[in-house]
Amino acid sequence: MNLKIAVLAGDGIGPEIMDQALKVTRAVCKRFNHEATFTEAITGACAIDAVGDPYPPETHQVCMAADAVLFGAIGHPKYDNNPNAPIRPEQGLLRMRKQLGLYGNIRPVMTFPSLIHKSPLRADLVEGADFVCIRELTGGMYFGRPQGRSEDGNTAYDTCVYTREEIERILHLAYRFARQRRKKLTVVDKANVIATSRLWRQIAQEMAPQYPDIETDYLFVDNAAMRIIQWPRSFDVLVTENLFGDILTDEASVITGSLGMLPSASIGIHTSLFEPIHGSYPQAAGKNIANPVAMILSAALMFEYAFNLHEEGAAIRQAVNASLEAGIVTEEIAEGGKAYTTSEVGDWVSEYIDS
Ligand code: GGG
Repeated sequence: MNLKIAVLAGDGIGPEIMDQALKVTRAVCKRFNHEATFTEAITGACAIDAVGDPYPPETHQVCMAADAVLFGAIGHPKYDNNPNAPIRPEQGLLRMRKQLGLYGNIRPVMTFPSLIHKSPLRADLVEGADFVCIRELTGGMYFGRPQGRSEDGNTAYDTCVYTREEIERILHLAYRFARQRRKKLTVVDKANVIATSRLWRQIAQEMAPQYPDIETDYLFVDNAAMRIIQWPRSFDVLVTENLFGDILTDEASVITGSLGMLPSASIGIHTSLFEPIHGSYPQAAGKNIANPVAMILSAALMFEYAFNLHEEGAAIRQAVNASLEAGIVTEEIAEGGKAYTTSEVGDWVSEYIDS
């Protein structure tokens, strides 16, 4: 198979972790006899620096021409410390998602046996936790307008908008996922307070009878946040709106032992995109210390979801599992023990696949 992959490393640790995902992708292609063509493009703060636009039209063309997009991370502290910056790297991420029609962000939360003791939660609660959070990605407060400040600068406003079509689309996707798993769907909202959440819940209740084989339940987001760390094993598939999904999955990463462990797949209309859930971790940029596993596991999701190559995806996950069992971990997991560099982890995983 010939795989056309757009490569958007982005900012901060993006280029370092991307190098590891590309090594691993090449190793998989070698082992399973695929050809891969990688086309690089810029996005984020580096694109603002280069051309004044965090998602330039040339980058969009590269993404549209590819079968899949591998994306690293976006963000730079010079923007975080300047709330009035006229252009922000994150605008590139939002435009990329919107223009590529990536409405469904699939975030698998799974535990690796050798990292159970790294979770601050009780091992007996965490062991075997395996659920998927489906985050709606092109609606809600991230995109609702108006958004801004009053003229005197002392009042700020965001707008949360969801249409029936957007909610039905993501719920159908979530039901299809639940059908392939343990057949349980949890709809997460704040329907006791927020109008868009009430529409979510109404539509979910209308749709549930279309999926009689799936057990549907409903949780307010505050309650879901608590249960995710209290009883992570009670979940199978969660579906929620954009902002809630962003927050809940960072919280869920605690279960796995590190934010550097969680990959994601964004699927939708024009192409599909694969990125770690974490950001650009600027404090670690250029130091070769960041955990590349979430990026490497995102490449596994790319083989599965973009190319329907399940054995290839499983080979990556198996290699990551073996690396963790062998103690090949970066410093935030090593916690004073032997820590490996970003590139050593990538080398180990790709050599394991190729051996
Ligand atoms: N790899 C994901 C990334 O760069 N995240 C930075 C960020 O600001 N994300 C916000 C979001 O995912 O909506």
